[in-house]
Amino acid sequence: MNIVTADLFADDLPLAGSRTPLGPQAVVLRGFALGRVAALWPALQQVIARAPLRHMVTPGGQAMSVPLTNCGLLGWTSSRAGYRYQGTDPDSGLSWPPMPGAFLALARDAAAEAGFERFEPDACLVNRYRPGARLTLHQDRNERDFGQPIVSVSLGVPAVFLWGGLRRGDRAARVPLLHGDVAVWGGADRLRYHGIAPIREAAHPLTGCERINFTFRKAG
Ligand code: MD6
Ligand code: FE
Repeated sequence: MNIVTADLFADDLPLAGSRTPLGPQAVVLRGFALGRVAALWPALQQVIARAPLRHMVTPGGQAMSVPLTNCGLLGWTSSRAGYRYQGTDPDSGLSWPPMPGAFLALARDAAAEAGFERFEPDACLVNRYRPGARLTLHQDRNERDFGQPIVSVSLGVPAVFLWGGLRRGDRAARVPLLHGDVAVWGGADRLRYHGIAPIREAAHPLTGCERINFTFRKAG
């Protein structure tokens, strides 16, 4: 890494390489994606060019504050009819863009590092957070096999991950997620409630005021 690059990303480095345990089968791998950003970023632009980020509507009829898109065989969608995975983009009718090789490799490697070997994600949800955007506490339960973990990659400005228990009312820990961090949860922790606190104004050299999240799952 040259001195300019080192300086640009110095804010992201203090924890890099460490692990923050969240539960018996949940961990944040600090900085795990940092060395891969140069491959992830242009691949992300290609995905967004073909399947633009858009604000979906919740089953309750509200626009989500976080616009999303997908790549891979299946994509997570929300509408008045509910949450579901589907093989086509509801806006265009086209199949979702294929999952870039750099995405798939990162998801597999992070899952293995967290103890989940042979993870084969077929869905990658991409979320874009701007200041004030948030995700309320929820469980991920639209997938077929809860034996498969979830891998969640953070890029850009910091977020506070709300990490709850197995019941909605359980107290949620507040865990910072920084550029390059990868959270993995599965097994006994697969159905833990989680969310993202409202994003604060900040600046990042790669993303400006934004946080980008990729969430990988084996959905089908
Ligand atoms: C995140 N996203 O954006 C975590 N779950 O950091 C999620 O947990 C999530 O964006 C289910 C459906 C959509 C999501
Ligand atoms: Fe989730």
